[in-house]
Amino acid sequence: MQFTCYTKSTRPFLDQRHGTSGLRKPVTMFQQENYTENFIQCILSSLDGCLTGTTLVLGGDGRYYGRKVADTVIKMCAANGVRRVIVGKQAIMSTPAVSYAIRKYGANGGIILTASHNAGGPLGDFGIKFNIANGAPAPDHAVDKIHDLTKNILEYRICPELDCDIHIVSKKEFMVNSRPFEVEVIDPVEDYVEYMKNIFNFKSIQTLLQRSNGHPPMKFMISSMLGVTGPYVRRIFLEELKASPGCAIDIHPTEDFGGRYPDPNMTYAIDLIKTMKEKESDFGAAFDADGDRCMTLGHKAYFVSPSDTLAVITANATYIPYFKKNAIKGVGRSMPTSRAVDRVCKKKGIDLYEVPTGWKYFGNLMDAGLVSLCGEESFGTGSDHIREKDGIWVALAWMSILAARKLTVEEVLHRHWNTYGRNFFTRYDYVSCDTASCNKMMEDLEKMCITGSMVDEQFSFQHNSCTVTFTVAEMDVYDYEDPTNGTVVENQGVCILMTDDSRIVFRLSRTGTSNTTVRMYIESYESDPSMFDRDTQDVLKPLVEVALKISKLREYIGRQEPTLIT
Ligand code: VG1
Ligand code: CO
Repeated sequence: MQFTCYTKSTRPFLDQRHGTSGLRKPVTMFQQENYTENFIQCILSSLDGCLTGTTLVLGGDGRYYGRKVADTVIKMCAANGVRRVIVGKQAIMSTPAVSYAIRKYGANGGIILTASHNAGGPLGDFGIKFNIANGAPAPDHAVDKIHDLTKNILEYRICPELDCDIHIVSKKEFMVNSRPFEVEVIDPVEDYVEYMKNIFNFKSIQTLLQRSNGHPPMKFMISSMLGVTGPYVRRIFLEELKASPGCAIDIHPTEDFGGRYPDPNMTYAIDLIKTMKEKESDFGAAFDADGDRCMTLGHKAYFVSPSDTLAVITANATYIPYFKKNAIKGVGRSMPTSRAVDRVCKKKGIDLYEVPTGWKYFGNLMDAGLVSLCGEESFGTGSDHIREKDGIWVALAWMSILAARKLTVEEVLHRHWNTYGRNFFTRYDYVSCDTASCNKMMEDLEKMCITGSMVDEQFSFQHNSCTVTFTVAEMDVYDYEDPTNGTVVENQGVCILMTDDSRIVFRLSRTGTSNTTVRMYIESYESDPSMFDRDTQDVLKPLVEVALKISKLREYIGRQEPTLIT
């Protein structure tokens, strides 16, 4: 059947700029006439204007409005001359699986319908992520190009009559303006699972989950938080690794994530934490909506800092078959991520790269063979097996280490700290604050960096009946130069370094959809083993006070307490 394309006129929306990862807005914004179409057209137009012969991958986290937009994407790809769209059944495919599919099928890029950890549902957020041909999130130059196009768009192309059923795995051929156009609906899990089997030793993980010879199986509990990883968890952990169905909760992708934030942390993953405590589980994992983040927990929901996860995986990489075959070339971490991994790299002679927040900065480094393992403090960790952070991969990496070393999560961490010392780390989020006040606070912090007015300044507090004193050693605005191409990104946060190597970082979030969110990152180092089990919040309390004093955050934004502590 022949389909006709139409060119429709539109007017630009001036707010269509990618944030840290993709464009995120309330669903109601995306529902405005032409809003979604404009952005999709600009993504397609950014692909050098020549789409003939191109293949695009389409996935999503199953959130509200995703099916509708998937349909629009297909209709617009057809009208724009794309040759083939590979789409996950029901428009479901996790962010890491899309990254893998782009690479496996040699696609020219991928579109992921997700606002990741943001809330879903009709009153929640929707989002569109765009990944380029290497499978990585669009880098700044691609994002800028799309943004420029959104400011000038006057028309878009669509093939409105082309209805394509994406509910079953199938291959469909259409003729559009006398050109062939194909939609291949794939099982979103299949390829990814096969790949994971190559990366990890499933047999050894299975042994961990079903130990015999007097060893009880490791009790674990996984939550997909009603996001996209449900089908992946079912297939990998329940079918392949033969864990009992009771080990997985919230594995049915739901459009509004049950009204909760699909954000794996100690506040929002409460069901997992509660169940792990009740069942005295030894290992736990929770994933965000689009499956690129993983929170890892030990016995009875013992919290593992994601910064430690990166350090532990780096130190234990040889227990993972993938790294046995491909030795670690280097490690990357986002700037606010704790420097626990730096200590591992230093000891092992591995190069360490620091990049701004956002996975897009790791892609180039991986392509250039500079890094093979990367992580962010926000629960994202991954390797060069793809070009995205990968939640399921993190859970399997941890399980591989536990299986090989025959230790518990807590034992692995303690042995790690005994070797390298412990970096205590916390993040305070002040969500949806007045934008002008946040900007003013950041401007003042930046001024302090330029003038150096805070250097040598001392702050003393009484803490647990001792006096603790901090002295400011350095204060800098973080700018980054990509070592592969010299591209510079400025103003990526303010770092305050103390003479004892403690560190405070301030930056503004770029994934929120209302007002402004301030993130305050606090880190200190401890080498005395008798102190390793202290409570993180108690350890970092004085440093938090220093951060609040220097920034005058309470005065500027009028919040006495953070919205969320991680
Ligand atoms: C946050 C995290 C960042 C992460 C980004 C996307 O960004 O801090 O580390 O890469 O979300 O994650 P921001 O600008 O709000 O701090 V995902 O899983 O939402 O794609
Ligand atoms: Co995510």
